[in-house]
Amino acid sequence: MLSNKLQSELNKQMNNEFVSEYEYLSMAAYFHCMNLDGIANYFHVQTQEEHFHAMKIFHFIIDKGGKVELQQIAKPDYDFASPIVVFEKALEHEKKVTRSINDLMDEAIKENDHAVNNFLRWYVDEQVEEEAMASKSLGRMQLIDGKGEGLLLLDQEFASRSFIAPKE
Ligand code: OFO
Repeated sequence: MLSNKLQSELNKQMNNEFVSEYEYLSMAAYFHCMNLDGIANYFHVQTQEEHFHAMKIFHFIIDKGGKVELQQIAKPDYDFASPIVVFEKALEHEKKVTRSINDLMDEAIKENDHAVNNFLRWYVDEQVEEEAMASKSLGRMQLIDGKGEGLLLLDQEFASRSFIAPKE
């Protein structure tokens, strides 16, 4: 059984992942409006990843005999100042998610809950990748100053990104 505290924190983390999905969807829309469908695709793939992250927690709570409690999702940003700002926000967001995973892991360790601890290790590793990807993409966007032909090249490159469901 999950403690009340861990159940509530896992539900919060599931919500964080759905929030991520929604925020990235809004970023995808921003790039579609700029006719940069390749960069929009980058964010669509990100939304699929976040949905996967959320549903993995959903099923874990159920498997542990806990109660899934869906929460509200706030309206995401949509009026971004520039393409660079979008990627800055994406990196900022991933750093925030990493902090919340770490807090959740601290609680699992404190409660000596090995199952939750083990489950969360996947997320600890995943966040290293998520931050690296966000940071690299931001760096490349900054290199081209978020405009011009460089932006079109990045658009072409990001068009080929696809979602590969991670191993459970
Ligand atoms: Fe779920 O990793 Fe991004 O937010």
